[in-house]
Amino acid sequence: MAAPMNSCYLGFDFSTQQLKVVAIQENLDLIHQNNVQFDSELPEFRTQGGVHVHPDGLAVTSPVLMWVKALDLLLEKMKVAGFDFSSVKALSGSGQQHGSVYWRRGARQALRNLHPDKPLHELLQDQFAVESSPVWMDSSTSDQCSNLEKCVGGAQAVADITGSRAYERFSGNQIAKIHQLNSDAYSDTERISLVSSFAASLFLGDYAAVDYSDGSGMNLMDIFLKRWSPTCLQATAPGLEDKLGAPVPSTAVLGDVSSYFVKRFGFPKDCKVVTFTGDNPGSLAGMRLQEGDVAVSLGTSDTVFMWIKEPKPTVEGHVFCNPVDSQAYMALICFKNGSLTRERIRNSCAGGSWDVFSEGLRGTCMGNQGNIGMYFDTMEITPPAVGIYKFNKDDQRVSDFTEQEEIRALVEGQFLAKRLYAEKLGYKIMPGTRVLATGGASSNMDILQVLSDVFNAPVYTIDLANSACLGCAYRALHGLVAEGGLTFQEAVRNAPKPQLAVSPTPGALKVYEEQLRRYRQLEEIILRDTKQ
Ligand code: XUL
Repeated sequence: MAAPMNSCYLGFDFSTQQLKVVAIQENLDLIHQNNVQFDSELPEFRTQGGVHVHPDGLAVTSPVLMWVKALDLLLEKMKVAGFDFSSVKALSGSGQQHGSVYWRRGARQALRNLHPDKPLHELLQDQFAVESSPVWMDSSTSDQCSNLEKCVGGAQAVADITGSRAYERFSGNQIAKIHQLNSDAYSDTERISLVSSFAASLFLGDYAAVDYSDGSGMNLMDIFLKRWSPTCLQATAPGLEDKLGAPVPSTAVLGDVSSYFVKRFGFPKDCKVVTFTGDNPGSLAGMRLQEGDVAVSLGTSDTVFMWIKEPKPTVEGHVFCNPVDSQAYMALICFKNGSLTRERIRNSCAGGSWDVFSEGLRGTCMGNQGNIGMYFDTMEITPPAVGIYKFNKDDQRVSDFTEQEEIRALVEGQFLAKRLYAEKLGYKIMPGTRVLATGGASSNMDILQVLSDVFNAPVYTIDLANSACLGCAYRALHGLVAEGGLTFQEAVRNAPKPQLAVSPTPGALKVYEEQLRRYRQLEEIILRDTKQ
């Protein structure tokens, strides 16, 4: 039976700096969006950019209760805005990838008995064995990564099983560190969730399973067999399989929303909770990525991802299970120095104004007269390097650019790195290639023009700068019909199509092939020097 027109679907995104939600109707029209900014709206947690960077500069965590309180606040804001919770048929969501949450023994009981008179953060304040959750920006687990690669037979062997070599931010290595340095907390942990499955657990009123796609970012799951790898589990921590629960397909319906939400906000009793996933998989769904497209997401982290059928994991980049098609995969490359670095250069070279930043791009020409910059404010993930490197047209290291040159050097450098690593993963720009852009910076046409020129391909955007929550609202809708065999593409065929934003400037191909060649060589030199 067709659902009435006023039924709606919610998609949440628990990202690094904020919690967002969108609501779509049965016809996929967007009817509500809202958000909670962690730093400004929950100042009591004293985060900067949603995180705490520890004194060693390597460990990065977020208070798990902040995420819980953000959900309390978001739902209150929706209520005040007159949102009708009784029309929600299903909800799903995403979370920043790799972050891990440690539920204390007895937390399942607490989740099952949430009293509707109280906010969640009061009810759950004592239910976490680790209060500061490690997040994706963390790079403090080199020892654990070396150990995993040693136990499994090398970096490529870990990639062959889990889709990625051992990465410091990947949850398994974070879990190993907690087990080693905080063994009491580890023993006191009943269940370990990812940020995504933790958020789903709040709605479900019970522990929610990890989905295949986000589970691929842990260095623990066999992405081909879609179950935890015994070798990786054993190399990580004892008794881990029980603490993780079995992973499930990303389209699975987990159950009905907890009675807490029915009584407190008026959700229907049979409102379904569809498995939550990672923010990048959520974006893949929101952008309705097709084979051959390359997606570039410009957020706190910048990511590049592609839809792939026959994955061949390597020691660069990641392969994840695909969130909307269980037969397919997605390749992903993550760059840590994304929007925070763009904001820093905007502040230092453009007086804090995006308009002036854009003028800087328009006032300089393609190729930046041979100047090349690499801006790794914090330890980068791709490539593993830190520091600011500026080169003139003769490949000589220089200490200064003009303000306008600096702006262009940053943006070109960021996009050259994206093209370089996408090509290393086997991606080829062909006639018909589309670059799909999303994330905060995708609303800036001058930044997109540079993207289009560097990739020598047209850039498309979708209306909403934040595609992860939209993708999860689509996934909520698809989750209800997936078991009947309807594909994701069929379920969302009427969604707005990505719109052409900019096309490459004539002559871009030649300029950037040369810049790319130089960028690759200069990067190799930096990496060689870093290792010495
Ligand atoms: C992906 C990654 C980041 C986070 C940001 O591997 O680490 O993109 O998902 O939220």
